[in-house]
Amino acid sequence: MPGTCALLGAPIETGASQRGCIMGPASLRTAGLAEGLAGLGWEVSDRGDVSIAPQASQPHANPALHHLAETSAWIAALHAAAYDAGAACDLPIFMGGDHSMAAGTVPAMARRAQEAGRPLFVLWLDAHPDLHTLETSESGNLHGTPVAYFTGQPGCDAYPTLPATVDPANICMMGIRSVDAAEQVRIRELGVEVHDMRAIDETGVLEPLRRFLDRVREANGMLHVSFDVDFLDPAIAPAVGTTVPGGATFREAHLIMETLCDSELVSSLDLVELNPFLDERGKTAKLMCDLTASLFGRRVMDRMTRSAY
Ligand code: 6HN
Ligand code: MN
Ligand code: MN
Ligand code: MN
Repeated sequence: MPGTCALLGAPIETGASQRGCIMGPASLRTAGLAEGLAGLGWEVSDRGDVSIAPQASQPHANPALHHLAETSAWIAALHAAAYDAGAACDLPIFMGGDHSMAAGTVPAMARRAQEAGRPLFVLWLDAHPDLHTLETSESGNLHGTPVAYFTGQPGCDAYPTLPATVDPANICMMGIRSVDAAEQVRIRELGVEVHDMRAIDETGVLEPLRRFLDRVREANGMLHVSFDVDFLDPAIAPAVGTTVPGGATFREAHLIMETLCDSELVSSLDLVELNPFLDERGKTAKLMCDLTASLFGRRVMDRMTRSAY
């Protein structure tokens, strides 16, 4: 399975409620992300960090919005850099940075999929659905908006024009446990597949994940995984500004990554919302690197047979 992997840093924090995600890419590098993957046989290249020029502020009808101009500029810059990183390797990793960066990376992967004549599927691992438009966001924190944007919802016009959207039917969300009223309505309207923490308590992660992966395979789809640190339980992953109790356990998260590895379907990965300012001696950064290693083939034991995925 090992192939080529490009790392791209997205030190954006203008979408988050508190500062610190700007240090996310550096923390993942310090925790040994590249070295871990190289040790598994991957050829890893680090493309460095994306940056933006200073921006003049941009007014909006929703006065709650924070840092709209900078976040928009980040989305445009990340879209271009993610598209290039995707062309340069088998499996790019976009190191955040707050989750508004997915408004750049996911549309870039959707454009690559479109050019390949394949659909893009998105596995969204998060406590939150991030389905606000710029009009419905109450907090004004733009990391709550990428999914509404990349599925082409009206109310995101202040962001860059989208060359390709993601079909809401191709999105699977897991770990959800904090949903705002406007997001609840949008989930129902769009028919997004959501496995909230109660569903995971009831069925485990494997059954819904395998069903989703079957769909990706049958459609010959590309698969982007967007991994928000707050998907994990705060007890094991404290370094995030939007912790919600009752998140995924260590083994649930590893099992997802191991199963994704076996599927050989993943074509790109976001690691987002890591806030090293809130970390405990690098614990969360190291966990994110270990989980990524599971996705890239690390195994405790050689298996006589591979699982169905
Ligand atoms: N994230 N729904 C809340 C808001 O402020 O709009 C939380 C957003 C969290 C964003 O998970 O990346
Ligand atoms: Mn702010
Ligand atoms: Mn998120
Ligand atoms: Mn979240």
